Amino acid sequence: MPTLITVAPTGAETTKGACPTLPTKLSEVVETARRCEAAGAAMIHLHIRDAEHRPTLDLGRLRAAVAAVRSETDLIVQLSTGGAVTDSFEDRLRVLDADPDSCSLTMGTVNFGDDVFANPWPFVTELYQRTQELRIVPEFELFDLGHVAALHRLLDTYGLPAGGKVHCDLVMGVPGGMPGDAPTLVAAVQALPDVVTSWSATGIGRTTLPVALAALSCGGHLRVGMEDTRSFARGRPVRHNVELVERAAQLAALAQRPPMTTEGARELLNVKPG
Ligand code: KMH
Ligand code: ZN
Repeated sequence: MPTLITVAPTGAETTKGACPTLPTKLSEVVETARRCEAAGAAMIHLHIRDAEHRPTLDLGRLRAAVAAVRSETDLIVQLSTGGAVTDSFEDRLRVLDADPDSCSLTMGTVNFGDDVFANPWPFVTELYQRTQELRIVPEFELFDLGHVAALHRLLDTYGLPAGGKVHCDLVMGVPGGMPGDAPTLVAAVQALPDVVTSWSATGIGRTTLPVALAALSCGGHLRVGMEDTRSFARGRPVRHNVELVERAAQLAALAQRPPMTTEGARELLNVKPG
């Protein structure tokens, strides 16, 4: 099975001041998308920024980003509905109106460093039902083992997502969530519902490599990017997201599971060309 590589290039929590190489302008996002696709990425997880580089869920900007990435690449465009820890539920629900191919959907609340990433059950269920109505393919974000239990409950109660495939992403190593190590990854994967058709994993900060290696050895896919880590190695900052995608592609090739094409990824997730 080839490896789906998702790039999460920007995120919402790192400032441009703290990380000047973070792609925050639309032109930088598109340049990043093109280079990462060429390096082996098949999906992009997008957060966008305003003219001052601050995170925003402005619908016009979201639509422009979806259109620009679609016109320049064949990447599956996944918009974040997590936004920033400060975003309202209303704004996060409205993200779906930008008509992405896919969206992230976090399965519960989690402490997020000194902040709280709030995802109460009524919000999760409303967001999920909207994805079903609008035929947008969700990626279930699992920050903790409790989120796996919530995924069982969601699917048992509301049925399968748009397209019928169930794709999850284990987000590991967030201070407040599950640790980014192999035993925890194995425990989470073993607890996934039987209807899950694919899963990826990403390790925050220094857990990036252990999580990627564990995911590959367990048959999972990879998410990488500057949303999740700004350090390529000890004392060596990431210069461009493409470095992380290239490294993921090398690891995947070593594991005899080379990067999946965008066509293959669309089949895996049952996402139609945008
Ligand atoms: N910015 C984090 C609080 C997602 O994109 O869905 C949430 C996040 C998850 O990044
Ligand atoms: Zn995100």
